[in-house]
Amino acid sequence: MKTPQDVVHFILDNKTKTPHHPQATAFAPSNIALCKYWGKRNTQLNLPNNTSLSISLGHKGATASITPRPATSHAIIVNDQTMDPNTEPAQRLSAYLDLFRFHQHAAYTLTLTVNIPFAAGLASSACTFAAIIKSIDALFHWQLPPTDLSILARLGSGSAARSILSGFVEWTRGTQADGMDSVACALPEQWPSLCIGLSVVDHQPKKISSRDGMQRTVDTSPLYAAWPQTADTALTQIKTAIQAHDFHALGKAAESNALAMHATMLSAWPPLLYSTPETLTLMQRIWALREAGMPIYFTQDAGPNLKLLFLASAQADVQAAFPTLDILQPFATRSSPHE
Ligand code: 2P0
Repeated sequence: MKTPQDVVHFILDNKTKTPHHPQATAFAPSNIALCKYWGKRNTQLNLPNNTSLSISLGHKGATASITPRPATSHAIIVNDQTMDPNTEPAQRLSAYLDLFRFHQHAAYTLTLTVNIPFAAGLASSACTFAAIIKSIDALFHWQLPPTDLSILARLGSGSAARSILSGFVEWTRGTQADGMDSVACALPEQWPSLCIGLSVVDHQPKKISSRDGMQRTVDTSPLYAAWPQTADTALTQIKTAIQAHDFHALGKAAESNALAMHATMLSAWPPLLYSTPETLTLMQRIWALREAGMPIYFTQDAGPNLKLLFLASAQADVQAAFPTLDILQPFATRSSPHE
């Protein structure tokens, strides 16, 4: 069992292939990794080289509505605009929907509403594929467990495995060739006072996708060999910090892990630099504020925007320092998914 189709057939073996409803809708949150996923052991199944750990972003994410359509091709509408089927994102979404086409003339109309900037390093593909598989699960009334949903979401995008769940989520690397042990699970810990500030310095889509960037890093970076062990060490530190509610230990381990990932990317060839001058200016401001006593850390994904980490007790000071910051409390905002 090695292809995405094989995985789908295995998981849905005894499940109905007839829709239970005329339409279904589901929401999935975006997620920010505190311990990053960077590099794959299997590119077809999006199996990672390291275990990662994220925090889901409450009401920031994607809502997917899915309707069966008696046609040969899918129709995909994102934020009220019909996607050109010849574009790469449309083809990727179509190929994913094809995995769940059980009859020759059964295509889908997929309507997506995403309330975060696309492709700006805010994990839009993660919440998109997670919302799609949750909506398909609802359409057929399969009621799959979250572990199976995380496996199916991963076939669309690796980090989508983590967007199936809320709160702190660990996506295990696994060792099996078919990836059936590479699943996401929520940690039991809550941390209501933990805040994330989204600092958007750039709304532009990135020039190199995460998918291409991580493969280039694996193939060419002389530092990549050290990455899986670096990530495993960070994972242990972050889990320990979460259990102890030790904010400084969490912030240090998460910031250091993000910087290690970016150092590894920078040493790829051609070099991969997702930061802009604004990103570096913001990093230096955060380091200066921390030096001056403000308890604040950051993490950065495959884009120029930073995500700030702080506690509610520092929120007023952080907001004063960064007036345009979009502040989320991931453990306190689950009640309003469509905002
Ligand atoms: C993460 N990122 O852990 C890391 C950190 C970006 C930087 O997961 O090829 O879009 O679809 O599996 O999931 C982004 O990579 O890549 C990502 P694919 P994905 O959040």
